[in-house]
Amino acid sequence: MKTLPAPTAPAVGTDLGAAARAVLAANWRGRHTVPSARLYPHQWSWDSAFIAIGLARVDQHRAQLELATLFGAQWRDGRVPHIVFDPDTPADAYFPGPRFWAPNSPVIPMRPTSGIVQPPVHARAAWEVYRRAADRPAAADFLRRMYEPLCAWHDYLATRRNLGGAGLAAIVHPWESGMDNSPAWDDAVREACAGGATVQAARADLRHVPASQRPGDADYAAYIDLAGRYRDRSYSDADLLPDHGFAVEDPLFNAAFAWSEESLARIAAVIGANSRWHSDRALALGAAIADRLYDPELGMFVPRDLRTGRQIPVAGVAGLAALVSPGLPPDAVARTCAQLNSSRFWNGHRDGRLLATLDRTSPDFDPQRYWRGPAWANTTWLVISGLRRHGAAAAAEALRSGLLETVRAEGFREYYDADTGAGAGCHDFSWTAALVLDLLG
Ligand code: 9WN
Repeated sequence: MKTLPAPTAPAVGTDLGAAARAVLAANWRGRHTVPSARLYPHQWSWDSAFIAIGLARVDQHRAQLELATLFGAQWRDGRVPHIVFDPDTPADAYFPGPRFWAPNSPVIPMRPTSGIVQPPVHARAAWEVYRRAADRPAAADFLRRMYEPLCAWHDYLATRRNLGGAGLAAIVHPWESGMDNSPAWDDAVREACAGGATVQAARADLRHVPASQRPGDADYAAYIDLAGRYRDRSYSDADLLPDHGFAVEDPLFNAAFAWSEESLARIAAVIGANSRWHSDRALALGAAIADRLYDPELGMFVPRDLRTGRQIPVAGVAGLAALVSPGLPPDAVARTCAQLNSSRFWNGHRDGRLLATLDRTSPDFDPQRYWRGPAWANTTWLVISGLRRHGAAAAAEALRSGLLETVRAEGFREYYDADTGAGAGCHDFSWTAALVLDLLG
């Protein structure tokens, strides 16, 4: 049995870049990086994309390997699983582990994985790796190797996950949003919640992080119920509606998809493939996001529940992250950018630059609880990227300096109390370190 390493990263001190590199070195497992040594001791899909974006600044080879390892576990249908389990890590180190996702396999296969997905930031990450590369020929080779797997991944999303019929990719589990206990999922989660007591006994996360900073037992009961139902239909997406308990078009997920599709167009141009096809699909995705996920009353993007056919009117950071998408109409962009100056997303802390996950005026806002309020590095980084895309340089810079100041004071935490900036969740969290490296430039 492998002994898990203790966190070895030094205190942040003055050299933030060196401290960030040390976190990523401590979490490196030879071919991939774990998000956190104890809380998340395997490889996660969108984490690896963000990690590659940071590594691209300091170690091209590791950045390439991070993405190649993840895509080494890609399924034949094109899906990229949200967790690739490390066979050397004890089975009870994370719940739900490999036996939950593949209960019928007599032995755990060499590359055990989960069967759900996470936001498709990967093609953008591959493009960043190329863009920053010191060794351009090696990076172009890397793009040539990644191109077909990335196309297969996007084709899976555009076809099998096109549950709403408008070209957007549906997510079929709250974990697929990457923002597990967002209040936007509360109605579906309430319906799916089965038996909390059994789940509580199995939860490994509460050994590492205070319960007040994690999803509740009822949320976990719903996660297990929904994942079990999807697993029991062999992870098939055919005819999922109307019976599956969760089917949503999410703005962050689809904007990441559109942004990555645009990156595939650039990748195709570098390797001599047809880029037009990708740029057309990127723009079509942007148009569908505007058509189906823009809420003119709130003045920003929101998820759409495919079971009810209605938008879910929750103002969350996922609706701001939609700004990374190409092809959005200028008025929707302008109103979404303006949200940054509203009481929903602006407070007094450190000049108001800490970006909460949820509308601060919502009764569900909880500054410490996971995806119901705290500030996260990845959502902040996505919104910064979206603001830069639309020329809102000053707003982007305010978020960038606010996040960097917070990390300098608190370390590379998983998230930060949205009111006080106090670090929360686990320590030495990989994507916080990686995205700090990117933001330091
Ligand atoms: C379930 C690894 C992952 C992130 C997610 C975050 C959290 C897992 C969990 O950790 O989810 O996938 O066990 O809570 O919500 O975004 O990818 O860092």
